[in-house]
Amino acid sequence: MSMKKIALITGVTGQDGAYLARLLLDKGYEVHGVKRRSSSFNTGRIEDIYQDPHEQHQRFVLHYGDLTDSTNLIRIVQEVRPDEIYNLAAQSHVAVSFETPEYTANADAIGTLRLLEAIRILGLEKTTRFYQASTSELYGLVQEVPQRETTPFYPRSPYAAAKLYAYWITVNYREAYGMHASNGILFNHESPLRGETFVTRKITRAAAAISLGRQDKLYLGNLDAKRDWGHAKEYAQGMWLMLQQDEPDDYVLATGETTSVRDFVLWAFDDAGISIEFRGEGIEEKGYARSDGRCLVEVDPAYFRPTEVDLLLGDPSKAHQKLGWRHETSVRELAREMVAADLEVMRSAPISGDQ
Ligand code: NDP
Ligand code: GDR
Repeated sequence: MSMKKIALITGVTGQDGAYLARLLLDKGYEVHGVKRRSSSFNTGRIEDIYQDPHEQHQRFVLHYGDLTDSTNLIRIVQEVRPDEIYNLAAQSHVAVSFETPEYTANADAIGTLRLLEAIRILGLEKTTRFYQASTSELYGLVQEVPQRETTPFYPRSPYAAAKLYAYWITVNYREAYGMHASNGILFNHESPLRGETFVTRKITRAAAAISLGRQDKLYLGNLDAKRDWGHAKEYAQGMWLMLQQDEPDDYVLATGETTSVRDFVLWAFDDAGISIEFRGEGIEEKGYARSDGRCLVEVDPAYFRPTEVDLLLGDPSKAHQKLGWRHETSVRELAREMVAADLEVMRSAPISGDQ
C-alpha cells in the first residue's frame, strides 16, 4: 500500500511556496498548489518543477484558485483531500497593505478562515494538518526583545492586523475542533527568489544593475529599520517540521541576529564591487555616494510607512529544542548569494521594469 503523503500549498507561486514545493517533492510527497489566474505567467519560480498536465502520474499539480473564493477552496480541498495544508498565500507586502487594507484583510485574514472552514465542512479536521504562515510583523511596536512565542503582539499595519486574525483563528480551530493546526511565526526570510519589491531584493538587484551600468540610482525609505533576516530555503524546512510533530503548536523561526537596512545596503554594494559611503539624509547630500561624489542611493520619503516596525529580533529557542530546527546561512552570506544571483541573471538577460 502506498504511504505517499499529499500536500496542498496555497501561495505556491511565491518565494516560500517554491522552496516548500521542492522540499516536499524531494520527500516523496504528491504536491498540489493553488495559483491565481493572471494575465501574464506567474509560475516563474516553479518552472523547474512544473509538470505538463498531460503527463500521467503527475506528482506536482496546479489548481486555479484564490483565497477570496470560498467555493473554490472547498472544491480544491475536496478534490485533493490533503494530509497537510500549508497556507502561504497572502497579500504579503506591508507597505501595499496601507493602500489596499480591505483586500489584504479579505485575503490574509478571512482567506485563512475560509480554508479552515473548508477543512471543517468536509469533515477533515481530524485528518488534515494545517500550517498558517504567521509573521514577526505581529510583534510590531516593540514590547520585548528578543521576540519569542510569549511576547505580546502589537500590529502596526493592515497586513499585520489581518495576520493577527489569521493567527488567532488558527489557534481557535485547534482548540475548538481538535485540529492539528500550527502557526509558524516566521521572521523575515529572503533568497534569490524573493519578490523584487521587498527591501533586500530591491537592494541586491539595484547593486547588481548599477555595477553593470544599467541603473543610475536606488531610492529607498527608512534605512534605520532593523530586521532578523534568514534564508527562505531553511525556513521551508521549519514549516514542514511543525506539521510532523505529534502535537500542533506555535513556533518562532528566526536567526537571533538583527541588521539595519543601512548595513544591508553597504554589504550588497560591496558584493557588487562598488564602494560607497553614507553622506547623510539632508537635501544637499542625500544617502550614499561613491568617492567621486556621485550619489547612488537616495532616501525617498515616499517609501516611509505611516506606522513602522523599527526592530525585529527573534528568539528561536523553542524551535531549536522541540523541532531540532536551526538556521544555517548568516545574513552576510545571504546578501552575497542574492547579489551573485542577480548579477548572473542580469548578465544573461536585459532587465525590465524600474525599481
Ligand atoms: P510572496 O508574496 O512571495 O508570495 C505570496 C503568494 O500568495 C503568491 O503565490 C501569490 O500569488 C499568492 N497570493 C496572493 N494573494 C492571493 C490570493 N488572494 N489568493 C491566492 N493566492 C494569493 O510571499 P512569501 O513567499 O515571501 O511569503 C509566504 C507567506 O509567508 C505569506 O503569507 C507571507 O505573508 C508570510 N510571511 C513571509 C515572510 C517572509 O519574510 N517572506 C515572513 C513571515 C511571514 P501571485 O504569485 O499570483 O502573486
Ligand atoms: P517587511 O519587509 O515589511 O519587514 O515585511 P520589507 O523588505 O518590505 O521591509 C523591511 C524594512 O525595510 C524598510 N525599507 C523598505 N522596504 C521596502 N519594501 N522598500 C523600500 O524601498 C524600503 N526602504 C526601507 C521598510 O520600511 C521595513 O522597515 C516582510 C514581508 O515578507 C512580510 O510578508 C513578512 O510578514 C515580514 O517580512 C516578516
